[in-house]
Order: sequence, then structure tokens, then C-alpha cells
Amino acid sequence: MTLLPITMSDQSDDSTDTGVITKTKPKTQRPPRYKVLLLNDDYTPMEFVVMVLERFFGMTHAESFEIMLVVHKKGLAVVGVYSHEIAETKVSQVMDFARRQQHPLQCTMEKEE
Ligand code: TYC
Repeated sequence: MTLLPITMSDQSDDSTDTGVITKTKPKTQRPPRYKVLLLNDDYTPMEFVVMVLERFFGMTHAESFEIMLVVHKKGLAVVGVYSHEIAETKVSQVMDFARRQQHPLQCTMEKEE
């Protein structure tokens, strides 16, 4: 190890600072979240939608029935908020399941805020 002497130039004490303080905002980045939306249609049976919400969104039967009715009456509802990857998986699971049973149920995702 080599020890170097500290010189005046290293310490930059030329006293040229103007005294202006600039605040740097600490930016803590949190990953974006995605809302998963279920859309109403005229053909998918109510019981099927309730089953979807129980199966893929971990809702109780009562919760599922309640949210299904919100979608039915309002046209759509947010059924969960997840990371991009999880939201994409939920959308695929719902769309695949509905397609297999030949129901026109639509599920989409949207970035939060
Ligand atoms: N509107 C449908 C009916 O009357 C029920 C329904 C609810 C469909 C929610 C889709 O996301 C939906 N059978």
C-alpha cells in the first residue's frame, strides 16, 4: 500500500462556493402495478363469472357474487391489482377458461395511475 501526502489542492478550500443549497429528492422507485378489469357482456352466465372470481382471484362465494353484480350493473370492475407478470397471468387464465366454455367474457389489464 502506498500512502500519499494530502496536499492543499486535494482539499479544495479555495472558498469559491456560493452557498446555494440544491435539494436532491431521493427517488425511491416502486414497480408499477396493474389493475385487472372484468367487463360485462350480455351472454356469460352470472354463475360462471362467480366461479371465475372464486377460482382466479381468491374471493369467497359472497365476495364473488357481490363483484359480479358490480360488473353486471356498472359495466366493469377492478377485480385485483398486481405486478405486470401476475396481472398478465390472471388475464390469460380468465380468457382461456372463458374461451374453453365458449363464453364471451372479457378480462383486461391497465396500468395503475
Ligand atoms: N351480464 C351477464 C348476464 O346478465 C352477467 C355478467 C356479469 C357477465 C359480469 C359478465 O363480467 C360479467 N348474464
